[in-house]
Amino acid sequence: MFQRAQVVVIKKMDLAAAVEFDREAAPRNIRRVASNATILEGSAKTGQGIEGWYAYLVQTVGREPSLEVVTRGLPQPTLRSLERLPSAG
Ligand SMILES: Nc1nc2c(ncn2[C@@H]2O[C@H](COP(=O)(O)OP(=O)(O)OP(=O)(O)O)[C@@H](O)[C@H]2O)c(=O)[nH]1
Ligand SMILES: [Mg+2]
Repeated sequence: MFQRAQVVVIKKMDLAAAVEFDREAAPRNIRRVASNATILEGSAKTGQGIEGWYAYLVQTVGREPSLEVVTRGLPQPTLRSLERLPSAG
């Protein structure tokens, strides 16, 4: 399953420093297992990386996912970063 992954999303990046997440080693280790996977980082809490994840979904699914579904229950910083997307209006 992991070998065939097309995308790996590293989540909760707002906690990276606190848990001493190794930003150099992580992608290297992921590449060992899934050499061609797209690697994305982000945080649902701060909204970091949400645009990239959204763009990946649009590109991969081939159409825009429903924003109503995508944004349901998201915290305010995340919603604010989504407001900057052209399709969010
Ligand atoms: N700090 C932080 N907490 C998060 C983030 N995303 C989800 N959480 C918290 O993680 C807990 C689990 O929430 P889920 O919605 O299941 O999120 P998830 O990404 O599936 O996380 P896990 O289930 O823990 O793997 C909740 O307490 C969320 O508030 C994030 O980006 N940063
Ligand atoms: Mg969960």
